[in-house]
Formats: sequence, structure tokens, C-alpha cells
Amino acid sequence: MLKKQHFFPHLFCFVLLMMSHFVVAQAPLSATPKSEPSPYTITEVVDGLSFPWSLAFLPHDELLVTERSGSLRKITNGQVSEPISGLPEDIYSKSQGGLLDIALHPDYLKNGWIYLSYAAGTDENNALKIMRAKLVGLTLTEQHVLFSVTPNKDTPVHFAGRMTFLPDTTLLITSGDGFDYREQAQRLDSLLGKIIRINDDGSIPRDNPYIGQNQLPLSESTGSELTDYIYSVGHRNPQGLIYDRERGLVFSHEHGPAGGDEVNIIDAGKNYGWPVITNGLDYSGARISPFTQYEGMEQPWLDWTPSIAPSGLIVYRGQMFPEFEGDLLVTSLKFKQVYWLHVVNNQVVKQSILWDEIAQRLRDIRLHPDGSVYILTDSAQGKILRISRDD
Ligand SMILES: [Ca+2]
Repeated sequence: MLKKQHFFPHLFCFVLLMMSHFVVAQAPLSATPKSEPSPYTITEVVDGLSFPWSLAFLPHDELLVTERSGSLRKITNGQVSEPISGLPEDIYSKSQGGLLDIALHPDYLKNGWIYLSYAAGTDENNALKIMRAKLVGLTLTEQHVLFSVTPNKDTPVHFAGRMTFLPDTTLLITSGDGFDYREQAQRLDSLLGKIIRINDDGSIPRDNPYIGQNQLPLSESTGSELTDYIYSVGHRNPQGLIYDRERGLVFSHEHGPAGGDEVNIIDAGKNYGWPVITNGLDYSGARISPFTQYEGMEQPWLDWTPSIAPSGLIVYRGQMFPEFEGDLLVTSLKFKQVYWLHVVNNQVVKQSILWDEIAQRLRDIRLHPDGSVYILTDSAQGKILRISRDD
């Protein structure tokens, strides 16, 4: 168990504190003081997970956790199960690929549907796929692959793969640009670099924004027009996606290249600009585009330059930490921190760092129904941490 440090009585800690200020000064938050949340405790729920990517809260305080290396496990009273059987055999676990996100159907208690996103295929031929199944004991049943990104690609990166349900039980899915295919983020005949919307059975919602605008080949899997799946265009590698029921808004964040990480409010039919507009540079330092704005393309709601490598995202709605209510919490891989985005009138007015004593690459953040916050560390010995308020 990690306990919050209230004092730094030793010179060693003082030096560490100065070093941490130095690191923070490299991030775009130097002008904002660190805000203190309520007194809290960080509890290790489990460790020893292989690159955990996401989790879902089951009834009776059980958890399901995905491991990017290709396993799904159930956690009961701190005990980690054997891998759940019945996952697809074509999961592609390499680099950023593998078993990714998990989401429960909004009516899970009635229908039992579990949704999983994963990279599938081979080095030469891979794609993000979405499946659903039901869990009986430690076995998945009634598995169906609902959706596959078209076209396939030959890079092991930029799959995206986050999912969130809307109130109408349609499912939004982020699809990355595949890194080598960034121009396709602007094309309506490719599902790379998009946010996708499907019905809970994989069919196409008839009110998707690009229906009827096809210029396009037919999807091999369904015979439907690819454009019909598209909800928004111009994305790079969106690793955060959440629907905020109170505001009725979808928030998403995505990795820029060197700089240009963004948070966007996602609306149907909008173009978020990648790679035509960006505040980032290519990793080589070269300019990706001469433009940071362009007619018909959305400006980021929030830009992080330099990059923070955002991973998970929640909008806090809970009883335990009232100071977070309605604010966004974002985990960072690069800075090993949680960013607290203070939102007033739908604008970020301040950013603070939370719980930086965790000091590990963070993969995901999830809000428990009791208002506590769960965080996954990104490691071959990955942990699930629970942050709860001290009373
Ligand atoms: Ca953008």
C-alpha cells in the first residue's frame, strides 16, 4: 500500500521534490500550482499483470481486466483468475497491438454482453477488430466479431481501440491512423484515423453522418459502404474516449506526433484535422503540415505541446471526490502522472497533477461506481491501483 506523503523531512526527499518540479517544468503546466485533492489512500488491488490495458467493473465488486499480451482475466477479492478462454485466435500482440479495451453493454445486467477491442492479424496484414461475447464462468460464449477496420495495414502501431457507449446503446470506437497511413485519416474510403459508430449488434446506425456520401469500395466483411460507419474524421491515435452523460458530450484525446496531443469534443460529421492541421512536428523535427488551422476543420478543445502521451480518460461523476465533479482525469504514459483538467463552462481553466508518487507509466483510468478511481500501470508487472478518499 502506498500512502500519501504529507511532509518531506529529509534532504533526499527535498532533492526529489526539486527534481519533480524540474520535470513538471518541461510539461505545459508550469504556470499552474499543484492542487491537492482530498486526503486519499492508494491501494494496490493486484499486481503481476502483463501490460494491462483496460478494465470493467462487474457486479459484486469483481473486475475484468484486459492484458495487451492477449489475456482477459477476472479479479475476485484480489485474486487474479487464469486466462478466460474463448478469445479470438488471431489476436496480434506486438508493439502497440494486442487485446485492448473492454466495455460492458449499458444493459449488461439484462443481456450480459461484453465488448472487446483487439488488434488482429499478422505483421503484414492487421486491423483493429471489435467483438462481443458473454461470460459463463471463465469461458466466453456467443462470440461474434462485430466490426473490423478496413483497410488492413502492415504496421504494429496506432490501432487506437477505445470504446464508449452512447445513451442510445450505439458504440463509438476510435480507429488509429496506422502511423504510415496518416493521409487516410482524411479519406472517406478508409476507416483508419476515424471515430466509428456501430449499433450494439455491429450493424450501421441509420443516422450516422456520412451515410449516402459513399465514393467507396464495399466493405469485405459486411457489404456495407465503409463511409456509413464513420462518425468523425481526421484523427491520429485517439487513446481516450468517454461519453459524459451529464453534459451529453463525447470527449476524446489523441496522441499528436512530437507535440500536438489533443483533447476534442467529438460531434458527428466533424473533421478534427489530422494530418492537415496539427500543432505537432514529425519525430524527425520536420513539419507535417504548414497549417495549424484550416477551413472546415476543428481546432483542438485542448492542446498539449509538448506531448504528454495521454492514455486513459474519465469524466469524474461520483461522490467520493466532490472536488473532481465534472472534471476530466487523464493518465499519461510519458510523464507517469494523472492530469486533472479543471473544467468550467466547458473550458479547461486549470491543469493539476495528481498522485505523482505512483511514478509509473499509466495505461488507463476508470471510475468505480462508488466514486473511487482505478488506475492501470503499463508494465510487464502491471498493477491495478485504487485511489479512495480517507475519511
Ligand atoms: Ca486535431
